[in-house]
Amino acid sequence: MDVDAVNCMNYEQFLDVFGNIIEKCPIITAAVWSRRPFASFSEVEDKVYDFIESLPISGKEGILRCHPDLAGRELTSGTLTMESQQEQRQAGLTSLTTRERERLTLLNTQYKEKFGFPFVICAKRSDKDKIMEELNSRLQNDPSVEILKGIDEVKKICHLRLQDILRKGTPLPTKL
Ligand code: 2AL
Repeated sequence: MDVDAVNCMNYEQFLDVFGNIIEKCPIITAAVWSRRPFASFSEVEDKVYDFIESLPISGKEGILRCHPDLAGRELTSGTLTMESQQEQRQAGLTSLTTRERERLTLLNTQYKEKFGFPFVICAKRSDKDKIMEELNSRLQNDPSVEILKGIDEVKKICHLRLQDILRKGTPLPTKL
C-alpha cells in the first residue's frame, strides 16, 4: 500500500484499516485522519505518536487501560481483538501451563492494584518467560516511570500493527 492510497481513503475507509493500530482507541485514528495528506506511510505513525504525546497523563493512562491483560479472561473467552489474539498467541500465551497462567494472573493483579492500569508490553517482541521476568521487575517501578514504559510498549505494538497493514496491503478504496 502506498501513501497515495492512504490519502485517498475517506474517513470510514481509514477507520476500517487503521482503527485498531492503538488497541481499542479508534479515537486516535479518527484524530489522525484530520492530519492528512501524509507525505509518507511513516508520517501516519508519527502523527499517531504526536497525538499520544500531546495527551495529559490521564489520557496516557486511559490508553493503557484499553489494553487487555496478557493471558487474561478475554484470551480464555476468545473475545480479544484479532490483532491482540495473534500477538498473545505468538508470544506463547495460548499454551501456558496451569502454573504459568496462575503466576501471570497473580502478577497482573498485583500490577493493576499498584498502578491502576494493566501491565502493557509488546508481546510480539517478547515471549512468556521474558514477559514474566519483565512484569516482576517493572512492578518495582514508580508510577510515573511505568506510564512512560507502558506508552513506549504501546508504540512498539502500533509500529508492528502498521507494518502488518503495510505488508498485507489493502484494496485501493473506490471513490464514492
Ligand atoms: C498486549 C496485547 O494485547 N498485545 C500486546 O502486544 N500486548 N497486551 C498487554 N497488556 O500488553
